[in-house]
Amino acid sequence: MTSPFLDIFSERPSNQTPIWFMRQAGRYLPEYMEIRKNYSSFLKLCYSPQDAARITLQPIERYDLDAAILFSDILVIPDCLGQDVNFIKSEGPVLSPLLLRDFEKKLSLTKDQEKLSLVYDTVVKVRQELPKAKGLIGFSGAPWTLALYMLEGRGSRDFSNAKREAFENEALFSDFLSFLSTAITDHLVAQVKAGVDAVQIFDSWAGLCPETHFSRWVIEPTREVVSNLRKQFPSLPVIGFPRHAGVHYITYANGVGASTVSLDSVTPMSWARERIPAPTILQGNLDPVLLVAGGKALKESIHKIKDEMRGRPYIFNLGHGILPQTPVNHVRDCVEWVRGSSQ
Ligand code: 1CP
Repeated sequence: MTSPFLDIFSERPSNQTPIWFMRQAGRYLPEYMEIRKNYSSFLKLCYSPQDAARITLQPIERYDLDAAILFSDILVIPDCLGQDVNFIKSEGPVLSPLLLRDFEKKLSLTKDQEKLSLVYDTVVKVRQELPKAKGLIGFSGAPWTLALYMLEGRGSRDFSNAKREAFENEALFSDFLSFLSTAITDHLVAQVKAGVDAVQIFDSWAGLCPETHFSRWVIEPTREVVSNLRKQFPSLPVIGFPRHAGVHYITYANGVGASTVSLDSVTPMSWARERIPAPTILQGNLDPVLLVAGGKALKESIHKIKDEMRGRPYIFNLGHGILPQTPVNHVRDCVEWVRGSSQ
C-alpha cells in the first residue's frame, strides 16, 4: 500500500506528490455549512466529536486528498486554559480580557481537560473511518501566535497591544511563552496518542515578531514543543509553519527541529530549496487567492511550483488557508493539475 503523505516522511517516498490544504474543511464547502447551521457557537462544534469527525472527513471524501486535518481550532487552548473564547459573526474571535501580569492567576493547565478530551475523541472517530493510506494531521497554534491572540483579545492586523505588553515585561512574557509551550505539548501529545500521524504547528503571525526577538519568542518556544514531543515520539513528523518569517525561515528550519517547513506564498520554493536542505521536507505554497481565481493563472502557478521542486520530494499545499469564497471546482482542478504527470 503506498501512501504519498505518510511515505514522504519515510526513507522511501512514493513518486506521487502528497497534497492537502490548510483549512480544507470549512466555510467554502456546502456540506460543512449544512452541519455548521445547526450550531449557534463555532466552538461548540469543535467540541462535538461526531460532527467534527464528519467535517474532518468531508474534504477527503470530496477530493481524495492525501491527508485529513483534524477539524478544531487553535483557540481551543486559550478556551480550555480558562480564557473565554467566542467567535462572533463577521468579527472573528473575541477572548475575555487577559493582562500578561495576571496569566498565572487566571489560567490553569488543568482547567478544562474534559472539553479538550472531546477533541481527542474526534481524532479517535476520524481514525476509525479514515482509509489507512490517508494521513491524519493534528495541530496547534505556536506559543507566539497563541500569546498574541490571548493578550490582544481578538484578531488584529498588527497585534500592537499584545506586543507592547510583551516588550514592557520581556521576562514575564518569556514565562508566558513557556507556559504555553507546556499546554501546546500536552495538547499535541494527546492528539498523537489518540491517533494522528503528524502534527502541524501554526505560527500564523510569526511575521509580526521583530528580528531582534525572533529567536527568543518564535524559535525557542517552538523548539521546546518539538523536543518535548520527540522525547515521547522520536519519529513523529512535525510540520512547522512560521508564516511570513522571511529570511528567518532558515534559522527556523535549523533551530526548531521540525521535519517539514511550510512556506507562505511570498517565499519562493526554489529559494527555500537551496537554503533548507533535505532531509527537511518543504510544504507549500500556492497563493490561496489563485484557488479563488482558478483557470489559467491557477494552472500556471501550480506548474511553476512543480518545476521548482522537481527532483525533491515536497508536500503540495497553500501558502495560507483556503478562503471561504473559493469555488469547490477550482479545488478539484488544483488536485488534478498537481497530480497530473507528478514530479
Ligand atoms: O463559523 C465558522 O465556520 C468559523 C470558521 C472557522 C473554521 C472553519 C474558524 C474560525 N476556524 C476554523 C477551523 C480551523 N482553524 C482549522 C481546521 C480546519 C482545516 O484546516 O481544515 C484550523 C487548522 C484552524 C487554524 C486556525 N484558527 C488558525 C491558524 C491558521 C491560519 O489560518 O492562520 C488561526 C489563526 C485560527 C483563528 C481563527 N479561527 C477562526 C477564525 C476566523 C480565525 C482567524 C481570526 C483572525 O482573523 O485573526
